[in-house]
Amino acid sequence: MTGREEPKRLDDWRKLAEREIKRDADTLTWETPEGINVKPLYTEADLQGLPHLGSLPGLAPFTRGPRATMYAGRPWTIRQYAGFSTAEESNAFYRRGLAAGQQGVSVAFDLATHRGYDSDHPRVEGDVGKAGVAIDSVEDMKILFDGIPLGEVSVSMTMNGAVIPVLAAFIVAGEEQGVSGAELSGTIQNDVLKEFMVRNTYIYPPEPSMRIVADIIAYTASEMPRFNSISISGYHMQEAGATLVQELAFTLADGREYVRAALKRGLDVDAFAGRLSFFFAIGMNFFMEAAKLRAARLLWSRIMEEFAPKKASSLMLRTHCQTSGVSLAEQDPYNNIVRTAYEALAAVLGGTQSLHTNSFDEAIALPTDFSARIARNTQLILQHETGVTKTVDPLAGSYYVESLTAELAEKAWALIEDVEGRGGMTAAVASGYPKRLIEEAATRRQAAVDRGDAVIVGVNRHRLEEEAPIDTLEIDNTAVRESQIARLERVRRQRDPERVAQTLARLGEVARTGEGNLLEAAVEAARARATVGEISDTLREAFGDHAAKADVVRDVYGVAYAGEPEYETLKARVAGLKTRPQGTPRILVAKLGQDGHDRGAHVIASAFGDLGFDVVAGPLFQTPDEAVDLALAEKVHVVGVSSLAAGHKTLLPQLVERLKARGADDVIVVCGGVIPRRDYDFLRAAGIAAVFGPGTNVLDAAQTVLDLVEGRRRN
Ligand code: 2CP
Repeated sequence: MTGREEPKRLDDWRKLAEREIKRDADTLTWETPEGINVKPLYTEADLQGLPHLGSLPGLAPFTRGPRATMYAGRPWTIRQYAGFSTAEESNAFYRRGLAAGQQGVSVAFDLATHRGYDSDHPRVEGDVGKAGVAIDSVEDMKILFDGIPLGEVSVSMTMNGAVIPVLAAFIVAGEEQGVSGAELSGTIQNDVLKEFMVRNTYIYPPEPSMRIVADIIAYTASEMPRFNSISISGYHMQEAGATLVQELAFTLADGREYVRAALKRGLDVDAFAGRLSFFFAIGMNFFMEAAKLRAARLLWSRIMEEFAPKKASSLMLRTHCQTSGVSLAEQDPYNNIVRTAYEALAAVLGGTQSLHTNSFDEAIALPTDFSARIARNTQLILQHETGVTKTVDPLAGSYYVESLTAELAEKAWALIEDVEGRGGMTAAVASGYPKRLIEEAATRRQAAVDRGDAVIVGVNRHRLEEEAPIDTLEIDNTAVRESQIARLERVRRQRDPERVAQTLARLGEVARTGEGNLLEAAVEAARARATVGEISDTLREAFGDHAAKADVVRDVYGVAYAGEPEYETLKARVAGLKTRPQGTPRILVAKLGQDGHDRGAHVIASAFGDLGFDVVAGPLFQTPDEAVDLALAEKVHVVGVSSLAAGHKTLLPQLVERLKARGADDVIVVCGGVIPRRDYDFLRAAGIAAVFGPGTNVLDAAQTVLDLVEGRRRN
């Protein structure tokens, strides 16, 4: 078919289509959350005038991939993100994974480490060794990589808040393994802007945090040429509910900001741009995800042109991808294997450089050896059995995918320019603008799932009558904490205290004066065996702590439901309580411990607010005592704790106890989040009135809470 004949032939197609479906063919158009109208048919006419067509892989603007031969020359890196418990246990897990076909290491640190606390700090009692491995000093880091040759295996470390002490400890662990900084290969996440937006493992305020990023870029550019200085991440934005356009735009706008920060520090663009790397989520919108990676490369090269680099590699976007955690369900969990496989294929068709595939039990707990094997084999099967590696960018030329690539690029560019108009990403983040857009999208998505407009098999369609339990991994964090504390004490006993004090004093001076490089000074402190907590505290003294304000979006969930009988009945019930003795039900939505995942908490706060509850959105990182203080000051009827980082068994019983001790045992405590079913009885016995696992319909949760408040349901 030629372009000229097309209008008439298209007319014929439309008539035929409408005879088939007995309605207007336009009703088949799907408006995605990105605001893209996906048509039922794309033709050659859709390619007309698309500006990005005709490029080749390995050549700017790299739409078709950063390497000329892509996977035909070398497949992507199978890089599974893992870490839990102690350094010994995580090390054994990595070694088993590498022996079984994994190609790179990716370290998950526990939340205590992320937030710069040593394992013996009272604020992190529920967090040590839970959502990742506990690292307190170089000694832990050496154990973590024992028997893993750091000159050969590339290591990615997801670290942002405590990035200075952790990277310093890694460098020293390498040195003591006989591998110099120049030989180390890998990646540090070091992307703080998205922490302020969605991930929340920041420590210091934005300005010194940006200095940390720039100092790391400067240090690695001169001392660690094989090391990727940053992993500019959209992953957590999509996990928090961002549309793909938002994920794309905000990530690239963050990247632009980091380039500016490095240039401001006096670096030459070509000295560091080739070692900037990216990280995206890959969700279930299959073709759009593949197109997103193509659009990302196209737009990044456009952004980098502004800085007039001389090397082509400075224009090149290289990325890691991870299949979407939020797309996985607790219900009928083996479905997650299928979801992950499709997402992995989309990442590969989009041209990722490195990939993590989630384990099917990810919505419930940390992976077991069994679930980790399936996740790893999902990639090995793609690489060895499907033939997808044989041809570069196989979707190129597809009417649909090329159209999507162009449309995503256009929409993301408009948002990037919008951010630019607001003074760039640092200013936009400070104003809360991107966070608000993402939260609105998240709340809209939740309403679509709750209403059944967005289908999730096994959750809101084809749900099993009865779920068979699966084996999940449980960490005894008391044991981990005790063993970490023992090692910390040994480190403190055996080191030279004077050298520690001197190196920390020097670090503090570099931080306060702005003269010198923070990472360089921290490497000296790490060599002297200063701990992660001590190095972080030294920087805290100079920079201060950042505290985010909890804002809650309104009128998004309710708008999606307006007029629906179930929603209106609930709303009327809440309104009816206003005139009754206890008045409007008041709920504190609380986050305990160092768990910064706040999407669920915000969606609940927003939806409950629209239903008419008085909602108090608690700050992040509270201890149980602090949450009780707030609950009593605000005179709430209910405390709803959102827990996504496995601290629930330690922190929730403490909360109930402290309420009792303060004579407030009439306050109802409920919880929701990533809570395995096997813990439900434990929590109920500890006084938790209701547990809402993953996939809970928000209206069902509201109804239960209301029943509890009205005394229709007993604790
Ligand atoms: C690649 N190479 C090739 C070819 N392809 N050589 C010849 N022919 C080819 N076709 C070369 C590259 O140039 C490179 O060498 C080497 O092979 C490795 O390839 P790569 O593409 O650089 O892969 P990589 O080493 O795996 O690096 C990928 C990334 C890196 C994306 C650049 O930043 C990375 O590994 N990121 C991972 C981030 C991560 O794991 N994050 C975890 C997030 P040279 O290096 O010599 O050029 S965990 C998320 C959780 C959810 C969280 O954040 O909370």
